[in-house]
Amino acid sequence: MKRVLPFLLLLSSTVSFSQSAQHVSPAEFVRPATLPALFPAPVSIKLGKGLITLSKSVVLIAAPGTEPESVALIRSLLTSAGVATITTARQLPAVVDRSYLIIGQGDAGVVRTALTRSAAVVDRHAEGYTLASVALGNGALITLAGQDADGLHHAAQTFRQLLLGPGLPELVIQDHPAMPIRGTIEGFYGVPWSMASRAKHLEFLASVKANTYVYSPKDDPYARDRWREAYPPEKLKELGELVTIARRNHINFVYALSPGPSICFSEPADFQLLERKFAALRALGVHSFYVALDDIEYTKWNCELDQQTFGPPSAEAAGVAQATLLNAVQASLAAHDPAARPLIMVPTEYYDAKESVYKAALRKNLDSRIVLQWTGTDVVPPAIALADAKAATKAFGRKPLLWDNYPVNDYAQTTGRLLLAPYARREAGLSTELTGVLANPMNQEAPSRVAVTGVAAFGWNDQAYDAERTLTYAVRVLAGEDEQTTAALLTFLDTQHMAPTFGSQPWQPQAPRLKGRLDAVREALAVGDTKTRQLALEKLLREAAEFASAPDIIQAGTVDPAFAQQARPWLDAMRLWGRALQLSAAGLAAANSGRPAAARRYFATAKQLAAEATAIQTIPGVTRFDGPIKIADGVLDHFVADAPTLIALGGAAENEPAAKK
Ligand code: 14T
Repeated sequence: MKRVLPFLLLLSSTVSFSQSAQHVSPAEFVRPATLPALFPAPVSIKLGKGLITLSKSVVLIAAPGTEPESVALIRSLLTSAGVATITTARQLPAVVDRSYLIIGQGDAGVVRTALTRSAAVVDRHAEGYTLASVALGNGALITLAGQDADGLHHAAQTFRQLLLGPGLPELVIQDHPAMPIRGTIEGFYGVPWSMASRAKHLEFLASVKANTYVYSPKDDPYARDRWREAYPPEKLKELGELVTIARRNHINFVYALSPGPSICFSEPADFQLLERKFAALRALGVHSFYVALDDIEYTKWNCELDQQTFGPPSAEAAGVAQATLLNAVQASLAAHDPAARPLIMVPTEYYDAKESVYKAALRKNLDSRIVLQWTGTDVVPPAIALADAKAATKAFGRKPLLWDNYPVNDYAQTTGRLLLAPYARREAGLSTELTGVLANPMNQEAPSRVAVTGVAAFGWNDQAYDAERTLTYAVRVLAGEDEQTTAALLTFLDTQHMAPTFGSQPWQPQAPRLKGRLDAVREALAVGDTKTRQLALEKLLREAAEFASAPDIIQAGTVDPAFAQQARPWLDAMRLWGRALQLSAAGLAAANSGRPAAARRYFATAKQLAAEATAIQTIPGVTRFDGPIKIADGVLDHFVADAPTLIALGGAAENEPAAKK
């Protein structure tokens, strides 16, 4: 080592990996700055040459008007990164002799000066930011410049990811979202999320640069069946706490009502009740409202007055009646709150882009400010193409806000499943035809973050979105950055890869990784010589051991406890399936080395464990459809069932059926 180092130092100075020698610790000479992996992918990253080591004492310059919450967040990031003292200043010094962190909005003088000294300019798009880091003299300038307060918040999220990396490179990041609305709609049937889950979810959303959370649980009675009634005070107080957490995290909290099943569209009293319900939420600090008209019938009215006002029930009359109500709501929102965001709605025909009299009625009558949601070519579509969104834009007369029914698991085909495949098959370029994207998540909040990280990353930068890499990032975060735990989680995720549709064909296959491995074993047994078979089985034994140990690793500690808790029955079933796989592998190894009696014993135990695993059920009442937990179904169960037939078990053994006769 001693002899290699001078050589590397020499090499680095001649090829000039870094020119800011003073500021780059000598140990880092062997490691050039590398392009950081950031999720969502920024619009542009220009990598400089050097690596910056934060000094133990950092000077923080917050431009006047910077939100105290942003300052607090950035301070906490520095502290977690090992900065011992943070002093503050108002101006940049003439000579930079330590790390200076300048934060604020791009129009502030000190921020502009810092960017200029970093050869950067502020991103001018809404929610945009520039993050620049340069080594200067004996110190460094790191600038987080938001186009607006949201932009600065996003810059802080990027900074957090950079600090997790192996060293902060000199770089300039220019960044802004492709879609203005990104986040989740808690819009599933079944037990709603707890307030604690929601609070964590809001913080998670901010970490992936999402900006919207819609409160629309189908099973909040006060939001649907009993929409006319006021919330009990305790419930309202809880919602208020959520609104505060959302604001602190720069997440727009949207409150949705689903009056469709019972509303009389032309009844002034109903309109006033709706206004009153929204007013109660406005008093908590909500500026954004939503009316959901999904999963209702438009072939009948709920009152005689609608018949008189809009004529006999029809799809077209429903469109006119809905538009009339929603336009009045939009006007009321704007009148009551100068900071009101446009009303959002989901129509009754939300699940395709085909022209219809209903859609035409909305297109012609609905206030152009109102944002409309759409789920694609189906309630749960197999893919979403740019052409589909273009057709929807044409049919509805506005760019839709995608309601993506992934990873929601409230329909029959999802019974016993978590949906943990990457967010995929959404065409790059959709940002030109969509106002945004909201995922309808699972009943399990923490596991939902795997897919939602993808949704947020796609909404931020659909052109650069990489489904697999984003999933790995999401898993690494859930694993608390621990490598072994990340691997265990990835093994688990593969067992929940199947993404069903409402039809019989899934849009993502089950357990592709395990299937590949087990297929390779079948292949080796079918065509390989003794040695090849043995090697394949040894590999299988190792993989089975890894599979069987994954649940314990996931439950052991570094994983977010909410994940382990919400996935508990799946982890329990996986542990049993893992043992069944280990015993199947042991059985095959025994059979391959001419020990048929041992093989039979292993296979019999494997069968028992598989039966036990199959019997494990979802937690009663938690998910909408309770039923048996599925683990790599169609792959793992088939292999365990087939294993005793893959190698002929010639010769008599204790438990031969023949021996019983
Ligand atoms: F409004 C929508 F965009 C929407 O998707 N509505 C519901 C939603 O709440 C639910 O979580 C989702 C997945 O099950 O699908 C919609 O609900 C349905 C739709 C159907 F066609 C439930 C059953 C159906 F048959």
